[in-house]
Amino acid sequence: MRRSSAPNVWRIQHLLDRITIKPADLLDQLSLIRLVDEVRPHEFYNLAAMSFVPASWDQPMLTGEFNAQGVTRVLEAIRQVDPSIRLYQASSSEMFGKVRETPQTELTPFYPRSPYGVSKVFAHYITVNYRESYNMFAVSGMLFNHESPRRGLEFVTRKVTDGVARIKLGLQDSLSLGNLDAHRDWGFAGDYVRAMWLMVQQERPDDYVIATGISHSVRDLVEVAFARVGLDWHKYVKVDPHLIRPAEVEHLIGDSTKARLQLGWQPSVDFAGLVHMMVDADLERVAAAPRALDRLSAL
Ligand code: F7E
Repeated sequence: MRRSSAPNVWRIQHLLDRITIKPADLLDQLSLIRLVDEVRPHEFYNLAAMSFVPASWDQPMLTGEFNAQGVTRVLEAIRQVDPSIRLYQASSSEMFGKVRETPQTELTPFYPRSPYGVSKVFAHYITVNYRESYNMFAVSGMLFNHESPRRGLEFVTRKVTDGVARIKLGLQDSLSLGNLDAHRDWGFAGDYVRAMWLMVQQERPDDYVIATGISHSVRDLVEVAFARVGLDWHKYVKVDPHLIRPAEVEHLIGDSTKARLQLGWQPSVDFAGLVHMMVDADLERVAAAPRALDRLSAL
């Protein structure tokens, strides 16, 4: 964890008595070398990144430092301390961006549409390069959007389910969104973490697309979420042009045949099940602590 005077641990609060947290920073090579040397893990999962796409236009260089060079630093730390450590690198469907083919597979060319997407392409190729240059067990999971009640409030699924809960409970009267026509292949994060682990248990390192194979629009998401609490979304949702991105990824849909055949992986939660799970969790959380402070502590 990066040192901070106000640690942000709300997602792992329930695990704190069972895990050990160590200091390290993707911007600091020495801290990573020290961490790997001290812990000597068998497996290293790098999920750390600047992961909010719109912020990458505001801070393109910092995004590259964390998401691209940060991965090079992780690879270097492993290479120097113990190259037999297995690395999972979190690649992203944002690498496909302005898609070259539909659905997207491991062989689909990349066309990123944001500094975030560009940084992830670098990270993907540097992972492949270390595997091929130094014979390291480094795998890259090309994961499509994966969500759960622990998703940050700035991402569209959670923004919608939190908004629905607040509107239902009378704490908010509208919800501002950007592009309702964008399509994503949304899956449940728990299923996708299982896929990460499976990739690292294989005999040989390889790259895999992880996706449900079904795509929905933001409009579909809004409709299913509002319907869960018996509301008509047309009465509450406003489009705010400030939330439209400088370049958009319009339509993503993944083909995870390789993962299904080689890892035996398949998703267990469908789109409606995921949205319902998130709306229900937000209803419960907001009803238990309806004050604005709760919203801040969740961020
Ligand atoms: O946007 C549209 C927005 O921010 C999804 C990250 O985990 O998945 C995530 O990236 C879509 C976009 O996720 C709002 O324009 C409309 O088309 O939830 P998102 P993302 O950008 O797809 C990939 C796989 C990653 O790797 C990323 O790290 O929804 N949209 N209205 C909106 N999006 C947001 N955030 N807020 C809106 O109001």
